[in-house]
Amino acid sequence: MEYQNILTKKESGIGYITINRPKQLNALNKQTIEELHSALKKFNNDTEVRVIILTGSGEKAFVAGADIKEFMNFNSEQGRELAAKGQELLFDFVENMETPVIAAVNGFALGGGLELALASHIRIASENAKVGLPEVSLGVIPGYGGTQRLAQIVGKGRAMEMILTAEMKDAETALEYGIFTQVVPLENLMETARKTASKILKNSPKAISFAIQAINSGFYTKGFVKEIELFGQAFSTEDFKEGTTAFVERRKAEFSGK
Ligand code: DAK
Repeated sequence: MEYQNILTKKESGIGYITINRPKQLNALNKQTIEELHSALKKFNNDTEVRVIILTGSGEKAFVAGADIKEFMNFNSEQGRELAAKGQELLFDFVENMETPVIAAVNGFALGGGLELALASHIRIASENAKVGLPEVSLGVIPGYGGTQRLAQIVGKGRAMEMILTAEMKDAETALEYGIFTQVVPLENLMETARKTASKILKNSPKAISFAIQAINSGFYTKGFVKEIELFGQAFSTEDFKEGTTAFVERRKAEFSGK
């Protein structure tokens, strides 16, 4: 598969994937999700690749969310279907890979972007990183596992606060919350991710894949299915139309609650 929206390379046991739509702050459209699935699958099956580092291009964003301009015209059925498909192709796929994925978060990680980082096995960030799940400000809910994985990582109270206020947290707060395990200056981000990768490279690939499965097995919940169902319902509301239209028109949304 020829990639248009991502860059890949392989070096010293590490597979690098860079999401490369800097003009759209690396927002995830359908094609990017498919390309990421293909590249991740390829690295997962490549015995020479023992760790993957995932990052965004440019100095501003890891991923600023799902591509709002693409999903704003979806109806409820398409919303539910695409949420389920997206989870299968990317978010659940990453979480359950045998090869560990380090998200090197180099700026905004919002909505689907934070959900992608949360599905990764390790998150390291630059000092300019900002994280949030702003979906309710668009009239929708996180639909790629965010309601479940954020709560698993930061606890229910902090997840409720972050999701219901739709506000962003800076890198330092995200470090305190346990979303990131390290925060470093932007110029040191990739080197820091490589150092963590090199520690993993010393260990047994088979044992690592068993460890990932064992850790994940304690976190499967029915909540993921409920999230997809409610996400689909949100697509048929007037609030969803208003929230996404307001974003595109660069104005404040006026929600009716319908
Ligand atoms: N989608 C599309 N374009 C985006 C984008 C996004 N998420 N984020 C930014 N851009 C575009 C902007 O529209 C702008 O494009 P032009 O106007 O230049 O053409 C360009 O990137 C630069 O953005 P700004 O001009 O806004 O840059 P600022 O520095 O002023 O602001 C920002 C940066 C990150 C604070 C701001 O761009 C922003 O608030 N972005 C949106 C954040 C957000 O709400 N993300 C979406 C969260 S909801 C689905 C499943 C899951 C989801 C959806 C569907 N299905 C299964 C259907 C998940 C939804 C989400 O992720």
